[in-house]
Amino acid sequence: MTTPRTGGAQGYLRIAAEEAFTTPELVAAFRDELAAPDVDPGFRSLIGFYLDHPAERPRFIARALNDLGENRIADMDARGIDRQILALTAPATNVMRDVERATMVAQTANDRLADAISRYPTRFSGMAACAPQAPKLAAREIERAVTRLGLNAVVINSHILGEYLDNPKFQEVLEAAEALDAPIYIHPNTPPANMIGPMLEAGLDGAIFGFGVETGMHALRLITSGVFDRYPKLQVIIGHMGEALPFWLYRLDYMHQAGVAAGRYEFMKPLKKGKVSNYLRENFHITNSGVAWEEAVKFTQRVIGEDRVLYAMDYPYQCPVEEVATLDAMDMSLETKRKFFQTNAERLFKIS
Ligand code: 1DF
Ligand code: MN
Repeated sequence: MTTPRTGGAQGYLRIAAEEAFTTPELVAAFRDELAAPDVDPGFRSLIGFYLDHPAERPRFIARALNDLGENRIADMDARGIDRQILALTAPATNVMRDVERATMVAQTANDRLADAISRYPTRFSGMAACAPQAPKLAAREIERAVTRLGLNAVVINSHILGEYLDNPKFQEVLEAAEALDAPIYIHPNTPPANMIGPMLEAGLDGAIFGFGVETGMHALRLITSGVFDRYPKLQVIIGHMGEALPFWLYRLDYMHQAGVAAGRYEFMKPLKKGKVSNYLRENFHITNSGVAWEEAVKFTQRVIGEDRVLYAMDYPYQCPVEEVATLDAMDMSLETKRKFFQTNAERLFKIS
C-alpha cells in the first residue's frame, strides 16, 4: 500500500474525531492526584503508566499529547489525516476531587485548544472540556467554549468520581449542551473503584476492555433512565465502534422490553420511543476509534445508519501509519466513504 496523502485526492478529506492532547496544567493536576491519599485504582493504573513508564509507547504518547504544533501536523501528514477533532485526554478533569482546580484545568485547556485551532484552522477543530463535578460552572464553561471559542462539542470522560450523567445533579450540563446544539462525546474512563476489581487483576481495566464496558454502560444508563425523553435533541457521541453496543442491540431491546413490561426495576421506566435501539439511532453518533475493521464499520452503518458512523483514529494512543489505507480500501461506495471520513463530522462538529 502507498502512503496516504492529505488533501482529498481520494474523493474525501479524512477527519479524525477522537484525537487527544494534554496541557501542563492537566499533567500537574494528574501528578498531584496520583500522590494524594486514596487515589482511584483505575486512575493509578492508567495515568501512572502513561506519565512515567519507560517503555517506548508511553514515552511516544506523552510527547505527542503535549504537542499542538508542527510535530503533530507531521504525524497527521504521515498518516493521511486532514483534520483532527481534539479533546483533552482522558480522564481529564473527571478524577479531580479539587473541584475549583478541575474547573480551572478545563478552562485553560479550552483556551489553549482555541489558540492551537487559530494557528492551524484547516487542520484542527476541538471539543470543550468541562468539570461536571461543578455543574453550574461546567454549564457556563460549555457556553463560553461554544459561543466565544468556537468549540462546537463537549467531551466528558465517562464517570465523574463514580457518578453518571443521568444523575439529576448534572442536569445543567445536559441542558447547556442541548440548548447550544453541542454534542457530548462520552469518552472512556477506567471503571470506578466499585467495578474495577476483577478487571484490574487480569490486566483488562483499560482500553483493552474495561473502557468499553464502563462507557457502554454509561451510554445505556442515559437511555434507560430516560435522559433522551427529557432532552430529546441531545446528541451523544461514543467511540470504539459504539463501545460494542451495536453488537448487543438485539438482546438489549429484548431484555429491556421484558424488564419494563414486568416493572422489575424502579430505574427502568417505559420510554417514549420504546426500544433502546430507537435512541441509539436518533440520539447517538458512533466513531470507529481503535477499530479499523471493515466488517465492524459496515455492521454499525447498517444497524444505526451511515449518517451516524464517523471515522476516528485515537491519536496518539492507537495511530498506526497504515490505518487509513486499510479503511480507504473498504469495499464501500465513494458516497458512503465520504460520509464516514468527512461529511458526517463536518455536520456534527459544524466544520465549514
Ligand atoms: C488509551 C486509549 C488511553 C484511549 C486513552 O486515554 C484513550 C490506552 C488515556 O490505550 O490506554 O483515550 N482510547 O480512547 O482508546
Ligand atoms: Mn480516546
